[in-house]
Amino acid sequence: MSSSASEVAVEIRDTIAVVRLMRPAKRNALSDALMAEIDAAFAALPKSVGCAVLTGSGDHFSAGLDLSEIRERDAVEGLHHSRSWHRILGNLEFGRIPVVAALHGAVVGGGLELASSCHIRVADDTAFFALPEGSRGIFVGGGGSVRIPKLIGAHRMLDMMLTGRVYKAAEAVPLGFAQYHVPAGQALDKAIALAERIATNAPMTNYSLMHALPRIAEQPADHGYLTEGLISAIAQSAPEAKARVREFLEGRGPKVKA
Ligand code: 1HE
Repeated sequence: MSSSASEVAVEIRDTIAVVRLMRPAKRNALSDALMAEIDAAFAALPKSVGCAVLTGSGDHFSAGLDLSEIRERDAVEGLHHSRSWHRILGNLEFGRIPVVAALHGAVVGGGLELASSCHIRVADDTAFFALPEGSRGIFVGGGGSVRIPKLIGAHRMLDMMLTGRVYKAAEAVPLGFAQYHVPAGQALDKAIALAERIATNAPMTNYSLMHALPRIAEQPADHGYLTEGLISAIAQSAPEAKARVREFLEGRGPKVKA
């Protein structure tokens, strides 16, 4: 079923939104229609939402690209299709608010590319990670060759695609697929708790982390230091930052707890 407004469900919970892929019969395979709906759902989130959670319905996060749509595409259409994923996942990565992915079951192919464009990944114990593109005779096309090596290293991605290697949830945090590993069935709750915490940050903090940090990390060091200095000065000058620092100095702000 490819009608709009039926394959993505959005639930607003005060300052956070839970965006859910609703194509369980096809293991949340990412059709063009579903990708367009994901894009539209994030674009339509109200300003009151400070962080989003992305999750999948059924037993899997996502089986990746909808392979039934690949058959008829020629090379030029393939190029534009890939570029459309770049645009949609770029909108997620460099959007207005951070996104926490709650991962379970298959996080494969384009599903891993989608998860990689989120800012935090929480994997439950059922999650597994694979890039079956290699065995299908195709290549990643949703930004995976840019984002996935940054998470796990090009050598591991190469192995996954050459050999069909599947990584299990227990390996997710040590290898870099995810920042959190939780028991089966708990990814969504953990992701929601993280999102609620992230939504309490000053908006400029979240903006700086999403937009400046990844770019600074790719700049030559001397450029990075300058960009860091500029962002840090802007962040400090915000009234909200001043108020938060004052609260701490007056003994009212939260302390860091071990
Ligand atoms: C699909 C897809 C799909 C399932 N496109 N229809 N991705 C892959 O190569 C992964 C392919 N999928 C799988 O390996 C398995 O489906 C899963 C491990 C994810 C789940 O297994 P299972 O046993 O729970 O489900 P299933 O019985 O395999 O699939 C249920 C239905 O979903 C079935 O359709 P049905 O009509 O027979 O019920 C499947 O055909 C359908 N289905 N996955 C289309 N991916 C931007 S470039 C990115 C490039 C890629 O992502 S390539 C990797 C694609």
